[in-house]
Amino acid sequence: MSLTTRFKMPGQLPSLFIGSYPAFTKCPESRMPEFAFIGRSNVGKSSLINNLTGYKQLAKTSSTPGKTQLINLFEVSKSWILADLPGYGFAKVSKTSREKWDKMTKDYLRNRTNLAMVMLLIDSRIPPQNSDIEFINWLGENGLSFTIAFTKADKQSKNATEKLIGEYWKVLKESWEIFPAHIITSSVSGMGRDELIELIEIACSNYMEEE
Ligand SMILES: Nc1nc2c(ncn2[C@@H]2O[C@H](COP(=O)(O)OP(=O)(O)OP(=O)(O)O)[C@@H](O)[C@H]2O)c(=O)[nH]1
Ligand SMILES: [Mg+2]
Repeated sequence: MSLTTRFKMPGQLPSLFIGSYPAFTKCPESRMPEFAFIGRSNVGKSSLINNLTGYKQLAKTSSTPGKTQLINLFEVSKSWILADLPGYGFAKVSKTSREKWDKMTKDYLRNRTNLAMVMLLIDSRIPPQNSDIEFINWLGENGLSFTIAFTKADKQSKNATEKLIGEYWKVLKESWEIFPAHIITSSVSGMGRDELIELIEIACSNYMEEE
């Protein structure tokens, strides 16, 4: 049995802001396992980081898409790092900004040596989007370990979320043998938090073993 199923996780995991960086080459090197939060603009990346760590505004949230522009790093429990990345797929953003995003995040994901896992966030209320499907396939092609977090589950019924997951599967089974690992989350109700912490802890011990 893992630690998280035996102990109730404290409400707050001691966390600190490391800094914001415009490119992976500027990020400070670290040997702590790192978890990158990525997904379409406004999907709830910064909110999920706050819910996970138990802080109100560790990562800045906003109802205006495109709030996070840089790679923001946070150290948690002196043991692992969370990276809050800018969102993709925001229609009002220019082609140049989109290309910049693409290069910055993909360079980061391909080259960050302490990256332990990618958390790909998908809004549980929005039908499958090409940008998400393409990104999932890109992660697969690049052999990156990832988990899908379906977000904002508080906004609809469990059945509606399951239906959306089924719609994703219909598309993904063209390129995937099994549905990628996924969890259902809400930063409002805290749904999925324990599961997310457990996933992170397992990924941390795998990372330490490989080091
Ligand atoms: N009801 C509900 N609202 C949420 C949830 N998560 C985020 N939100 C809201 O969605 C909006 C966007 O949240 P952010 O966490 O800033 O989203 P983001 O993915 O970091 O956005 P960018 O940095 O712009 O890419 C905010 O208004 C949040 O309050 C959730 O689980 N439930
Ligand atoms: Mg954000």
